[in-house]
Amino acid sequence: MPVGGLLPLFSSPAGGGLGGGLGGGLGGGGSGSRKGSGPAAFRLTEKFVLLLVFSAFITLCFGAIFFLPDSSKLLSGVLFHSSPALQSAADHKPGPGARAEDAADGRARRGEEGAPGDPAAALEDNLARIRENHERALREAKETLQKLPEEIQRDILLEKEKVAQDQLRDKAVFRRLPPVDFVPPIGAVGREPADAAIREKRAKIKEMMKHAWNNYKRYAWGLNELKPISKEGHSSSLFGSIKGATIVDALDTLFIMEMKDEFEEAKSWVEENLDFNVNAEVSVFEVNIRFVGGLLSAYYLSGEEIFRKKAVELGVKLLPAFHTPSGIPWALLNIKSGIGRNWPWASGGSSILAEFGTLHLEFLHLSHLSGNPIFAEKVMNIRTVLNNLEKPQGLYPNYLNPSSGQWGQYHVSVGGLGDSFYEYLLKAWLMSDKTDLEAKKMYFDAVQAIETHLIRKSSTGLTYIAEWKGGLLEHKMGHLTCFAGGMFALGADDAPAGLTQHYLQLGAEIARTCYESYNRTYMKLGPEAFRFDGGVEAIATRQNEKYYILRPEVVETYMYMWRLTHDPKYRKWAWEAVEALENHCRVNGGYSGLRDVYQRHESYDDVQQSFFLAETLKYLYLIFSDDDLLPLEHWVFNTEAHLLPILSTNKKEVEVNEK
Ligand code: DMJ
Repeated sequence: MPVGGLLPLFSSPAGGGLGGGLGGGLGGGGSGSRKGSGPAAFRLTEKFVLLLVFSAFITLCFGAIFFLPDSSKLLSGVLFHSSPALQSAADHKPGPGARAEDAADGRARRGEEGAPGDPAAALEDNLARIRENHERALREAKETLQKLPEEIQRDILLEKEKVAQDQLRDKAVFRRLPPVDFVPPIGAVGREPADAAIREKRAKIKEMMKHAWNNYKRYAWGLNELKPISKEGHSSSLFGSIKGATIVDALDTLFIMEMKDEFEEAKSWVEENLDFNVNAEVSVFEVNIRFVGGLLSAYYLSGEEIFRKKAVELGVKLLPAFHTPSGIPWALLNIKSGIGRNWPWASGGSSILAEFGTLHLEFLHLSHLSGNPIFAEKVMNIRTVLNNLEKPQGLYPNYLNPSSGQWGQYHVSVGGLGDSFYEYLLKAWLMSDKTDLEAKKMYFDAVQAIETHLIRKSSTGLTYIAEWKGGLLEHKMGHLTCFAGGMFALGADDAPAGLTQHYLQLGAEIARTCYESYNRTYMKLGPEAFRFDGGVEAIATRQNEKYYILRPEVVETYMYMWRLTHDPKYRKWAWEAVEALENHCRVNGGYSGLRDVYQRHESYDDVQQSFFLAETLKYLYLIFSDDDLLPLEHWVFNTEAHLLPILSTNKKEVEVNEK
């Protein structure tokens, strides 16, 4: 794995590896001004030498580790004359991290159909391969070491230039957007609920939105988020120096709550201040779901051209993220230089499933609104790469290396790192007006594998979704995973024959478990993760999993369950969440997350997350609204609860004509 992670630093055609890997440390602050200057050039060379030596060393270790098990078995076979025929079949099974060709190679080396091969020859074969790897690594290191600092600098500049040229080409395409017919939104504003008690609850949630918005406006206007205790702005590195995350995330909530003045002031801010021409390294996923999603949603609700223009402009800025050998995008992108890289902590330089798998809906709409297929092509290629890969037990690992196009570690999760990939498969099917049969198949195949390998019941009957680590289960469920209850229920109607009730039931069971995770705390708000081992059920046992950051996933599931079943318990549970938010998260300066939901006294994290306005309050408001507000037959919610209309086809007309 480390080889895959390091060698691309020196060979990525997109330059993302080299520039991205070093850009932060070397290029940041104007690498141009350092060009040719003695000390800067020396530092550059020194860093390269260190990286090269390190990479050669890792390559050697990798070679040794990779072949050791086979070698040692063969060695013991030679020394102790044991017959391979006496070894158990399990000894020959490739580990979960082994690739298909490794297994095949292993079989070949052992001889066909398990017949004993020549152990001495196989050992020699292995040693030769280790030698060969070693020599190749040394050769590569030597070649690079022989380069002068100026040559290395020139390589960097060439890579940068290539990315810049690609960007220019992309920009040229969008100098003028084609006119589109704005389709008036269906159910963008609903009726007042007939029941006075429900009306009152809905009004209360609107008042919460006002409190969150007014404080953001007062203390952090134009910045990304609010610190409600310190009463100042909060910026997260996820958006680099792009500003206004709360404004863009809140736009559609303001619209559907009919907060017209606030919507207008948000729109003016976007017109005058939302600027993507900044030198910023951003998270492609976060910027896509919050900014692109928020702008698209605001456009589809209001028809204001500025939102379409800004969404497409930002979409263009994100395109260089796809300049990787496989077309699987980088996680991080400098939207000025177009240089990308992956999170340093991600397995073997991998991109993350939940990140590159959560671009599909927005990118299809970008193509729709720009008249240019490039966005759709990029995300359809992601799907092609995924479809060409073997899936371990039908599951999708969380890590995929964009250079090799192969899986990284075999970790599978329906929570963090995996979650919204599954959500987007289902929603791609729904958003296509149920024409994208490939998405439907991928979704139901994945869900079936998840049910078999990850979903379990506790001893008292709580259904939960565990995490899978190379075949071993960790009996823990994240707050993030709680969205899955709503997803299972939303997909139930289109489930394979006879399974509709089953998936509705599964959705209800997950909703119940997540409710319990809230109800078993002092604050009646759920922890970040809860466990089903060591004698506990739906309770966080580790201090670093006891926090609540105003997340929406549990009320999101209540919203879908309410819409699809009208079981009153979902409104009851949602109201309990409202009360808990008011009792424990509301402060003078807005709403704050909590460090420990099991404590009697609040310890605030001092952040009002932008998704509290985009998602948590929107889902709560919808639970206490009639179903004619944003009907599910016409809209899908992106993973940040932004609204995207179903791209209707003339499929139905075709069906009618065919009859
Ligand atoms: C949101 O930004 C999105 O819902 C995302 O998919 C995951 N988590 C946060 C909120 O918890």
